[in-house]
Amino acid sequence: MNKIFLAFLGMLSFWGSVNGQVKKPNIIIINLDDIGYGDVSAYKKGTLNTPNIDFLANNGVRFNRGYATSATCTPSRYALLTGIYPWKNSQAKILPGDAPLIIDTSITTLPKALKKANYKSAVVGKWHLGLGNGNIDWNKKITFSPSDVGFDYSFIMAATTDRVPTVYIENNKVVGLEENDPLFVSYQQNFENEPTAISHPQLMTKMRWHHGHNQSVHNGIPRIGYMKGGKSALWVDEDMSDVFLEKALAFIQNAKSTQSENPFFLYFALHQPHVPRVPHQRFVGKSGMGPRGDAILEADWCVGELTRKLKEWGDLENTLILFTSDNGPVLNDGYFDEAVEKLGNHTPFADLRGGKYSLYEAGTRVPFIAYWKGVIKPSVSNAMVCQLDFTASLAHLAGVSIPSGDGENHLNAFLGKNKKGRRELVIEASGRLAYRYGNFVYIPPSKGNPIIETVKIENGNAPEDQLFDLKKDIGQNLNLAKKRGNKLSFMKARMAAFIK
Ligand code: NG6
Ligand code: CA
Repeated sequence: MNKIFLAFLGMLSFWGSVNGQVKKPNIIIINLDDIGYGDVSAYKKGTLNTPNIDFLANNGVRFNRGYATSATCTPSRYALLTGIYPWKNSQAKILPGDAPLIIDTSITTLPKALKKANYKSAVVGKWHLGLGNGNIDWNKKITFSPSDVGFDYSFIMAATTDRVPTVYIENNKVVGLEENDPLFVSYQQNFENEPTAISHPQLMTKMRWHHGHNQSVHNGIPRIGYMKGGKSALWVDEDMSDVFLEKALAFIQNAKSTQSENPFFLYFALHQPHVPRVPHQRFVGKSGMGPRGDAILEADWCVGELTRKLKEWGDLENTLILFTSDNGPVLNDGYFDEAVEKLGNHTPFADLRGGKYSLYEAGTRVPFIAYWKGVIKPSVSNAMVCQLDFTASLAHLAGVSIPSGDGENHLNAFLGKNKKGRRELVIEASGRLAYRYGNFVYIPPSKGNPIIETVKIENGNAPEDQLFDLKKDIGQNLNLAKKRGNKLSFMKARMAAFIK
């Protein structure tokens, strides 16, 4: 038998064969918002229990060195969907809810790459990559939306749960708007006679602001930004998880029934446990850790429901599920929600230094799991992997070629077939960069306060070079910059060459 035929046979067994045809696997990326490495019990660090995420972790590959490119949402998600480093795009910073789309519509994004292999794609959940082209009218059809970057279907929130507008957007339209009550949004100034958390604190019946978050109030919760009208369209925070799950499942069912011969790609961007943490009543009080823990239990339930449905529909064997988080954890992120007070012995940060917003490891080292029944063997991997590589790796899986970006094809590492992963990676936090190479990380000197006082997280700032050997010192306690002069020079030179 010749080599080509053998390779073909390999592909057949790899993808499974349906009616003699090669069917590529469905792909689901579950991306949580601010969940920590220590929040997932499969990592055996904290005390919270996440049985459904654990199921994926314990029956798939659980990565100990899985990274988001950035310690905040917008840049991290930009990299995940484009395969391009976010620090190459000056707009890839935490966006307000009315920001324009920051993804160049000519880029071969992940959904566009998969479309070349006939995948039907959807994004359900948090977007936070901008919409429109600068002056968005929420009452009209929205141009420059997920459909312009390759998604066939979208059901999203524009930015975050703590930013206006607090509405869902399905494809190009705000859901549930009534003509006689149009929706207006501003991040510059309030609308005449509209209450805010400052002028009408009594409106904060569910949650109060700790820092920021004191502008428009909706559903008893103060938000960032001003909003007026659109009352019939405003979401109910407590129902959000059920709404997103329902839309995600409906998309899958629809994709299966209308084009069963083609696979689907679902980017399921859950909103938990980002602030404000407002889980459904079913989960309130269940973690004993207050709203943050309860919101994680709600997200875990969602993951369980999705897995259960895929099993029921006979799709677990032909679906690759990737689970991760857009950035590391934070406790008090701007609301009084007892995240600190009720934490007990739990640790979202595990043994890592820093947190969300930080260049230290807890900013970008996140839970990272790959599950594919029957194809991936359960294992734990120390390969350095990053969401930046999803586009290149999944394009490879789908058998399509795409223009080269910053992402690398690490499909074999994702599937647990090898433990090689990346050699180097640039990570980002609030526009500052650090350089990972092998077991080491180099953080260049940077002025400013080393602690973000409001959230009580060390951001990685220090007046001197910082160099850590993460294999020996995962907690980044011992700065080796002075002791390991040669290594430091090597890291500085490589980083400079890399980011020039
Ligand atoms: C910050 C918000 C924080 C959160 C973050 C974005 C304040 C004081 N803090 O500016 O609460 O919304 O932006 O988080 O407003 S992310 O996960 O979407 O990047
Ligand atoms: Ca986030």
